[in-house]
Amino acid sequence: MLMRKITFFLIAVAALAFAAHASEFSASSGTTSVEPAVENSLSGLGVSTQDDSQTSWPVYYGFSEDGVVGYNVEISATEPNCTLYYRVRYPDPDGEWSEWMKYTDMLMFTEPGHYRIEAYAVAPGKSPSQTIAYEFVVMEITLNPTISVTHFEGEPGCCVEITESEPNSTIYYSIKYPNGDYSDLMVYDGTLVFNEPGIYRIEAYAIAPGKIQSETVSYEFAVEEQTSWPVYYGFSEDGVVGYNVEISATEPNCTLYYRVRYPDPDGEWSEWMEYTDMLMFTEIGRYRVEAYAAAPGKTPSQTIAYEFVVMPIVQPGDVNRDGIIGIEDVTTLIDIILYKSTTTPECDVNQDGEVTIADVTDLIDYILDHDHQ
Ligand SMILES: [Ca+2]
Ligand SMILES: [Ca+2]
Repeated sequence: MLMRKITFFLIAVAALAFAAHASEFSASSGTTSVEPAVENSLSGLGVSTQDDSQTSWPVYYGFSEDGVVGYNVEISATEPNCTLYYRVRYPDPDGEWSEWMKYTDMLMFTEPGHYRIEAYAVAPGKSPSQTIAYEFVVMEITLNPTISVTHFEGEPGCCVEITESEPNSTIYYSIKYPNGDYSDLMVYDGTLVFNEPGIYRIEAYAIAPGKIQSETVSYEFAVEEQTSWPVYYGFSEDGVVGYNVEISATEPNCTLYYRVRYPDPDGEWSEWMEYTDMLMFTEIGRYRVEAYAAAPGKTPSQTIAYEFVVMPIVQPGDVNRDGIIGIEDVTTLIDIILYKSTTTPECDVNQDGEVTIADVTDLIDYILDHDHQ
């Protein structure tokens, strides 16, 4: 009886040892779990001695490959000249045992699920070995996450979003920076923003509960340098109603774009146009110009605004603004002064900053002087 107990113990240890070996392997690959199993024939009345007339039991070696859905099982005899037989219980929904088959080569399982294999060995002239069981799980792979990059309009930098492939999956990512350094592996927790110019690469994978990690997906993108903004030069010419605007780039090879908001009553923005030559504005009013520069391989500059006013030319004394200085201006000016109406720059004939009766006399003097000529 003591002998029998020892034998049973050895069988159990052997079976566990095989499984432990496989577990160790799977732990390093991080993809598969393996459960040891000892066949029922060892229990109860079925416990038997391993004697010279019985073939030694076979051993298992199971392994998975990184990033591959599947599990491979090798069955080996532990004495020469054996024939090995095995059967497989496939996972649900089939869940059925296969027929007993002769083992010739490594078994490969790719359908996700929990499997059980049983095998025994037969050596010539001996009784079959005990049947040894082996269980393992082929795990499903998590679907790949998706990396998307959005460039900011008119600004350097971009947003990177990583979208989970399936519910509750956790996304891990790392960043390769323009200088070649890698970040630590991080758990993705929302949009990433990159501003410094250079070439980046994001690598990411996902793990959903109860599944093996997805493949690693990567995305390379460039954060471009930004073009320097343009500058304005605006001027008017003496005696001319109008205003001229020149826009200049501050770095070579730029293309300049601009638009104009015309004064009221239009007050509308023009389309964006390519700037080629000096702009001239003659309609009276307040204008706003916006412009930006774009150099090849860079993001466009910031948009810079410029405002100016096209003023009417004031001819002191031409109170009614008909282009002539005459007696009508005198009567209009007198009315304005008498009725304290709103004055205009033309009313201040002597240019002393006030509109008084002195402007009327100066205006009359001016007319009389010029009538003589
Ligand atoms: Ca006039
Ligand atoms: Ca005056």
